[in-house]
Amino acid sequence: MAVSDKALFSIVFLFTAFVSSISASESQSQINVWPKPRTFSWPSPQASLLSPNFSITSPNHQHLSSAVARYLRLILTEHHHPLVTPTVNITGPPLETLTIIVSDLAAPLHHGVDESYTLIVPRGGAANLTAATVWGAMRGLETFSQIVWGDPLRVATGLFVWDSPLFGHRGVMLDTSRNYYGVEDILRTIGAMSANKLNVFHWHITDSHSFPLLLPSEPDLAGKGSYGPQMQYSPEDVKKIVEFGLEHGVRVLPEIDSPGHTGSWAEAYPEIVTCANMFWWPAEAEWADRLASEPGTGHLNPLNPKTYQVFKNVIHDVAALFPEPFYHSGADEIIPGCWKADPTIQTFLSNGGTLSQLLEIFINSTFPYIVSLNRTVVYWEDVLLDANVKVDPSMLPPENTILQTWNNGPNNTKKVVASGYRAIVSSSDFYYLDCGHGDFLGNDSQYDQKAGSNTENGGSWCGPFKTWQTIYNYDITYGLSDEEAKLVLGGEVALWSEQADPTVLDARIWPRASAMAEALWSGNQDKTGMKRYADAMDRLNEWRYRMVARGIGAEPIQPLWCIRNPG
Ligand code: CP6
Repeated sequence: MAVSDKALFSIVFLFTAFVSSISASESQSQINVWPKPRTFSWPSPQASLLSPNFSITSPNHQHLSSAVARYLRLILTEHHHPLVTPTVNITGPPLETLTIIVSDLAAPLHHGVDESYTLIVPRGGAANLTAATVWGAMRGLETFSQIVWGDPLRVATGLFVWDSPLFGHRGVMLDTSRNYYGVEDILRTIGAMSANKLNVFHWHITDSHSFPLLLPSEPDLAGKGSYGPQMQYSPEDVKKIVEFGLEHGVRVLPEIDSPGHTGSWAEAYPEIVTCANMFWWPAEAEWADRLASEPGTGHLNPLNPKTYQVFKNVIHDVAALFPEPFYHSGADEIIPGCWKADPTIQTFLSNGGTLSQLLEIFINSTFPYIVSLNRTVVYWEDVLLDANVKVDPSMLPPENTILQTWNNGPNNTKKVVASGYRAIVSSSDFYYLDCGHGDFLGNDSQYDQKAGSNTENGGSWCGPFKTWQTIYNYDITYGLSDEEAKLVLGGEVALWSEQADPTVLDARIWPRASAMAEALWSGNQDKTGMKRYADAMDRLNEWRYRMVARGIGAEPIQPLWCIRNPG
């Protein structure tokens, strides 16, 4: 279709969308796209058959072309059967082509890249997908794949979608240290993320329990600190994961947690880690000393020059392996008793030094190096907000620093952005996925009496299981001014793996991460400002079946009975 026709076509559609939003706002619910697009108009639901020769044409681009091939295969083979079949007339000739137009082929997959797209499927004729970047085109391809269904294949026609995310950072964090996940598990997770229009895989690669990342400059860290040769990620594995991310529009953001959570480093370098061989916290240890099922969490010793030699080799290699401009350096959960277990630190403290000064020494000796590698450094909020051990904010310039919040619901996000920092929100009361249904509920005294230490219990203290509704309803900019809200880059759900491994991976993440995906893409409210989770229930249930059909073991949120007995 000529450009002028297309423009006219868009205007007509925008107009009918406007009219239908007054008269028949329900009509669009007959076809489910998850996450719900910002603007989706299908004013009089109709469909065409999808031609058996259906093809997608796109500009030539290393990653987009691979996405196009993948989506074409998916679209032609999926034959999704909606739980509630759209009642539509099949009209017009079969749809033969989808043409993709991208204005800027060079835009890299970085935070804030334009992910908007416009999808127009006219009644009869050819469909068009227009996007500013290849990453927006990938989002549009996903939407297109979800408006095709049935056998023979049908495609919704007379449809106009304009779409763009509310938040640029929409992530899933996976901890691969407490338990190991194979490369295939990670790839499957990244694939599922892109189906949900999530765009950041935050890879919490190392922690106290194991160091699975094989680094050329420091091979002993994984050689001795991993669970074994079969439980390591080689440089080739990482390249495969990063490349797979690019083909799916998903950034791979590495985290090497430090200076805390480094017990596993002690297998190779016992001299740079404090308290790593303390396998049991004494009974009188403070509650805060028993975190994450890990007596012996291990902390890098900021006073040992060898610490920085190893650290810099690690960062150098990680920066070479991961092109992502954000680098996550952890800095969560400094446990006073762990540093205090070391004699050199005891001397430092008895000469008037403080634990916060120790952390400042560590940050001052590492942060500038990470920045020199052209990275923006992400830390957990603790580095500035911890009650006992924190650094002076002047050491962390907001231009180069992002803080990931996890405590105190919206309050800590407010503190972070009010101080001028950008925030990534992972409030544990809403976005932590790690609790199984049988977890201890987190009453301290009851815990102490019945379960003994964290280690005996074998699990982390993690509070109640978060339902998809809890996640869907959370407003990550709650209580912020408009100016403050601009500093919230987005959010991440987090899967800590003390009690998770590949056997439960898919069901722990999906479809709950889908709930966040929609809230951060197009919001959790309807046009009148009402929370729309009642409407989301049936759509999420439907989307969950579609994910299962695509090979993702998402857990059920409804019995089948509800489909046969709607409302
Ligand atoms: N490991 C690391 C963890 C946790 C954090 N960091 C954690 C803390 C509390 C809960 C769940 C997980 N297991 N490295 C906190 C950022 Cl409830």
